[in-house]
Amino acid sequence: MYTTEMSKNPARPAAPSEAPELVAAFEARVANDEFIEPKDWMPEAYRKTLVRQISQHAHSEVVGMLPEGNWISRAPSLRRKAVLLAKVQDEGGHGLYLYSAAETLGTSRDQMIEALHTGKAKYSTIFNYPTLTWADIGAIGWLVDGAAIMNQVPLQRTSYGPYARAMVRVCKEESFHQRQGFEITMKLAAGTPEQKAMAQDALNRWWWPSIMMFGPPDDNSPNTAQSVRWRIKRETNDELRQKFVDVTVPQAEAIGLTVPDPDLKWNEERGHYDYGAIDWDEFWAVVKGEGPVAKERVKARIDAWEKGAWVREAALAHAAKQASRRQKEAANG
Ligand code: FAQ
Repeated sequence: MYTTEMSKNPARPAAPSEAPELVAAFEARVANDEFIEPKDWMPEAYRKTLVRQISQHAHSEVVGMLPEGNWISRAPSLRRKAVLLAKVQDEGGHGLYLYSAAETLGTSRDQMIEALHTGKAKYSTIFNYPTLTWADIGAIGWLVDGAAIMNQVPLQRTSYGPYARAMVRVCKEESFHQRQGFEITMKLAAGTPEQKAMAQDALNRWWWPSIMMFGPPDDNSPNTAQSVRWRIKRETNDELRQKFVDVTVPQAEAIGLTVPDPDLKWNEERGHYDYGAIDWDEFWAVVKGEGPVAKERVKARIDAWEKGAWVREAALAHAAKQASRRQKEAANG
């Protein structure tokens, strides 16, 4: 259902043998910063890595609608409600561009959704944490979208054309999301003592999960070296994490909030902030689905898929009716 022509026919011609001259030509194009396009020859391992990363990215966008969607009905004003509604809708759109980009690699939407629902595919750990107060909506926009932009700006130059082009629009929208989150947090931080405490509490809970979003440290990241060589990833997990910390700490200071890391310190020599040890045991536990609301998130996606079956069926029936009408009209001259 809802597949591209290519993905309807997963039996692509047998993978061409990876002749050294094909591999060399592919690598030369990548080194020359040319985009690889869907019909171009590519090594199977490159295709597989892209499907993995792009589909997981798509799942993150769609699962990422849930923590904020939970607050649409409780936003504190009509303006906040309208903005949040638009933001959550944008995330759904990002998921759709990304699923489409992954489909150009020969995988179907159904296969990707099935992988999400059966736990075979991952989505970002960050969405397995609950949104307890309105201040969490500020923290998500400011920190989570902030981290997402830091990761996605370099992906506009990723070597696979459809992924890079999807990222251009995604980044524009994410930067609006980041600002709306920062604005919510800034207003709360300048509000009553209770409001400021809410903002601080949200920062305390979202800081560490946000810096975990960039993935494991480089020396424990099995995919980074090859992905950087193929220019799928343009920067490593630790490089992006450092950039995020460097940009975000002064923002927290500017609005009078404290980053919950006693080891955080500007390092004059490095020209960067040093930060404390990340709890990687927590990260891997959340990756494995042990996050506080992981089961709830996957269940919500499965329920939405099942309850939406009639919409997909109706859309297909409508498309079939239109096609048969067009055929009849063509036959009648
Ligand atoms: N969560 O070898 P690496 C957003 C897995 S979008 C879960 O370093 P890689 C928008 C990783 O998959 C957020 N799993 O892997 C929004 C791998 O397992 P696998 C999503 C993680 O791929 C905002 C294993 O650990 N963004 O937030 C995570 O080279 C607000 C080893 O790791 C993207 O997906 C994690 N955090 O680097 C929406 C960006 N980190 O697959 C709503 C594109 C790592 O081998 C509201 N993706 N793992 O079984 C990437 O840049 C990369 O895939 C990384 C991971 C950096 C996420």
